[in-house]
Amino acid sequence: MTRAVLSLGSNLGDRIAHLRAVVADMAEVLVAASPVYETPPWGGVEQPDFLNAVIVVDDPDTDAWAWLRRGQRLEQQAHRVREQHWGPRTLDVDVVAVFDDGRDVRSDDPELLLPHPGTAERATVLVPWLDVDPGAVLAGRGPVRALLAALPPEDAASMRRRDDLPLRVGASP
Ligand code: PH2
Ligand code: MG
Ligand code: MG
Repeated sequence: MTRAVLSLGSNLGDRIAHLRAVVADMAEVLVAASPVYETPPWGGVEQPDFLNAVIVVDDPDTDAWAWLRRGQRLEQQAHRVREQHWGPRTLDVDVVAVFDDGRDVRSDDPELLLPHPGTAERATVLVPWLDVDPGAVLAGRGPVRALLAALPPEDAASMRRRDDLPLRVGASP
């Protein structure tokens, strides 16, 4: 089986609709969906706040490359235009980590770096990942809980949980 941790982000257009479109597309392989957080942009580009969330998906027939392609197809369906590095986007689907029969999948292909680079420094990924998997471990870096504790406290404190915007409509966040 391959299990993937996907980070979702949107800061253009109908942000929650873009995130929910991913969950709808992945419904049959969805294991868990985190709460949605409203997060100030990191990366130095002045832009609107993001909505961020993490989902866990599992499908024996989908390997790391196929998860990447599936995410890219959803980005295209959200009319994502690749313009500015770290700039605003309708939908970003990042493959954070992939596990094959419980083993970490690593990749140093520049198109598919696994685990996803920068994860250890991003509260916008670590906080919702912990929500869905309190025992999560980032390959080569250690427990997600410890990585989050090592970040400046304001990183997590600046994130606002949006329980009014569940990823799965009709489900509790
Ligand atoms: N993604 C970026 C750039 N900056 N900031 C937040 N808060 N959340 C993101 O998902 C994000 C970002 C590029 O992928
Ligand atoms: Mg991306
Ligand atoms: Mg990203």
